[in-house]
Amino acid sequence: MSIKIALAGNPNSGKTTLFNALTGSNQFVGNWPGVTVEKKEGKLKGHKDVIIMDLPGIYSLSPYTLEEVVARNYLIGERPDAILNIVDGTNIERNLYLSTQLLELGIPVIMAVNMMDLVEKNGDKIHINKLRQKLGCEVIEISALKGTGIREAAEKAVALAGKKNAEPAVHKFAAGVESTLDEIESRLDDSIPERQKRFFAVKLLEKDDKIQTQMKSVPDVSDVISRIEKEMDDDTESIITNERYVFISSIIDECCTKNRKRRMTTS
Ligand code: BGO
Repeated sequence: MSIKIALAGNPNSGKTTLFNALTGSNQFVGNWPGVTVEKKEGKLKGHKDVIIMDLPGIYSLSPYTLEEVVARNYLIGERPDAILNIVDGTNIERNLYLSTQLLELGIPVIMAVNMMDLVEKNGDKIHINKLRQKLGCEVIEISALKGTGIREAAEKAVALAGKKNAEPAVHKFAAGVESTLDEIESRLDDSIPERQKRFFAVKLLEKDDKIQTQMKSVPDVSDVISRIEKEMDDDTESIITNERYVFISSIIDECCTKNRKRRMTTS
């Protein structure tokens, strides 16, 4: 049986460059079923049993664009063995928004921080070990353009794929949000595997209607939603978005150092 690794990232993060470098001419191009969104897959060079599935470039796993729906239906429905999340290191704050969602899927994730040639040229620093700790996943620095680190990233993804199940997400939201998620999770039945419960609980809390098509039975959580919206005086979609940004800014504070000279000249 072949191993499937999904390549996920924002548009312009270097996904195409990395995909081409990893697969060479071993590519098959088509469309995702029923939509005119390009589907590309290829065999990882040197591994005839490893398929790299190139997902559409997306900023989020929300249901607002066709690309987002295609990507998340694949991740939930097909469950690749691992996700290789490519992140633009020069734009890490924005890129991490998607990463925080990928880490909730219960699929092993390896993060490849790309454009490291530019990060270094700019004199900026990304503290990879700290990033690893904060995210609870493997992180590798790469330059897809120059080809540095990409072999290591691919080999790590293959090794992680063998593990099948991801460690639970390390990051926790604010206590009130966590207890609400626990309550929603307890209402999900056994048709949803334990490791995917957090993802579905977050989506139900966000009132994401499209997720219901991916579920065999959908619990009523309207009472929980009204309660937290009242308590926090905000709608649940904004509450979750805000929680993600709080987490991301703590990552940026602890893991990234901007070149002071450049910061002074550009601000
Ligand atoms: C152009 N380092 C550097 N410096 N650039 C990179 C790296 C890297 O590690 N990885 C990718 N790029 P895509 P998506 C371009 O096309 O793979 C560059 O959307 C240009 N084109 O070369 O397309 C890559 O698939 C003219 O840049 O990303 C590409 O995720 C001038 O990042 C861009 C300058 O990569 C996006 C750049 C006509």
